[in-house]
Amino acid sequence: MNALIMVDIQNDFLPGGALAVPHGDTIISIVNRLQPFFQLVVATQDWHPPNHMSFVSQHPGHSVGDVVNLDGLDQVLWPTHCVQNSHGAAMHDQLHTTSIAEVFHKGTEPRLDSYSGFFDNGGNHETGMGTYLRDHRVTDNFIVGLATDYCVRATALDSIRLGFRTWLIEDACRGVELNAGDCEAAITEMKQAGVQCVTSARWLAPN
Ligand code: VGL
Ligand code: ZN
Repeated sequence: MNALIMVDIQNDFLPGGALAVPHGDTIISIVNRLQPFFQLVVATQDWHPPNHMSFVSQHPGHSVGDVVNLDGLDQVLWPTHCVQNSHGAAMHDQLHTTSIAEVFHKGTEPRLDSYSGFFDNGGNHETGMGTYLRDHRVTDNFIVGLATDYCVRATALDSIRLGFRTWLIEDACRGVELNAGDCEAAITEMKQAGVQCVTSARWLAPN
């Protein structure tokens, strides 16, 4: 059983959004056309309270991209993004959502961030996605979305850790690239962990 996991394809991560991923919008039509090829489609949504401690606004004197220590974990500081129920947190208008079987929220705890769609950054609390996929007899997770170097990376690595065969559909992902080379490093790390990289051409005819 194959699942398509759509990671954080939300307004705030798209051009014009608070934490825009460069060229993030170019993946949407690819993701829409991929959906019918999968037996199960799920999505994650970054879903922060307004005072989330990953927001630079909660750390006077700091700038976006600074790393602080938060309860023993390294935390990158971001602009305010994906606040629960805001327009920025909504899935992008053009993303087809009718085939989404379940949405998993993450980053809901004010002091704890969650890049992975499976666990928080401390690795202690599950979102329920792992159990859900296992209950639906999923063996293979195909991962698309934003951002390659943060939430896609963390979701793919946890997927491997949980024992799923894991695939990254490379041209259906884009990264933040806070530092040059971050995306390439993330892809190398995913491959080393056992993630298999493919492109949408495996399913789709060229445009
Ligand atoms: C993400 C930074 C902060 C992501 C979420 O979806 O990759 N990145 N929150
Ligand atoms: Zn976030």
